[in-house]
Amino acid sequence: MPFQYNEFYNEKTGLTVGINKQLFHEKTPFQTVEVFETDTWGNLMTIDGMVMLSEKDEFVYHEMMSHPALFTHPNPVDVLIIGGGDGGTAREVMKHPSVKRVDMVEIDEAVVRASKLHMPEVGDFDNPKLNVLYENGLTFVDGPEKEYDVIIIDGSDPVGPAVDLFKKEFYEKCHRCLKDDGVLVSQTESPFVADYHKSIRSVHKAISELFPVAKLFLTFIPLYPTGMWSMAFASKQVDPLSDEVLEKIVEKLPAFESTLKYYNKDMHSGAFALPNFVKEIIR
Ligand code: SPD
Repeated sequence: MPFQYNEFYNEKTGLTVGINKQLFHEKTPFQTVEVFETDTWGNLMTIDGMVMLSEKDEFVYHEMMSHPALFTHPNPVDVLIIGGGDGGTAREVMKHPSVKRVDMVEIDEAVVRASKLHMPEVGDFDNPKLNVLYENGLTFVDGPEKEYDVIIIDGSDPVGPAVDLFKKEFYEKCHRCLKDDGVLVSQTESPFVADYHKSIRSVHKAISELFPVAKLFLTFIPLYPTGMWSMAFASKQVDPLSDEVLEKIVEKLPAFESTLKYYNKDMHSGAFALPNFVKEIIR
């Protein structure tokens, strides 16, 4: 029977989506993973009652989590994704011909299974460049030193164990795992939700102390709380707004631009323009 999914981000204020039926429900050792068939957004995955992606708007998040970082790095070959079990970020990363290896460290195999079963267009799981590792991303970064060109933190919201993905200790470890020209991106929630300001500030402060280039950029995702979403960006050398990056986009993007629905050269530059109230959060 049709019903409504609600995700409240402040008291009785939140997001409502019409649901035709539930397709997947599993309480795993880590979280509750669910997939619903919606009346508007295709299939929708939630974790612990928070939207992770829908089939119809996932392209915005996954393109913006990937391409600004991949185009900023001069020659991305080895990429680490922490989380991202639905496969959408890896799919975008592997569009870059220079990329040879993507290690996707997902703690919960149920997320991968649910995505393969009910969102088959999202992941590119048969791509031989992709290694799926079922491990805790927080401890995985204790290991490899200076091994990756790009790290993308496609984690969950700062609730429960994912809180640690927003702390300086974690970014210190990521910094150590990045080569000397490494680039990092991390999802940092909505600037319109006051409860998340602490997390945005914490990540921005951490990367500002660790990397010479530390920025925040914005994108618009209809099914995330308030629709406005922030992402933290850090780089050991290259500035994402430098001429060399913009020239690289002009040169290399045409090879796969027809597969993209959101990212282009103008979105790359425009995403780093911040409204005053967002600048204030990270000041
Ligand atoms: N509230 C949404 C937080 C975003 C978390 N990551 C989504 C995973 C999509 N690959």
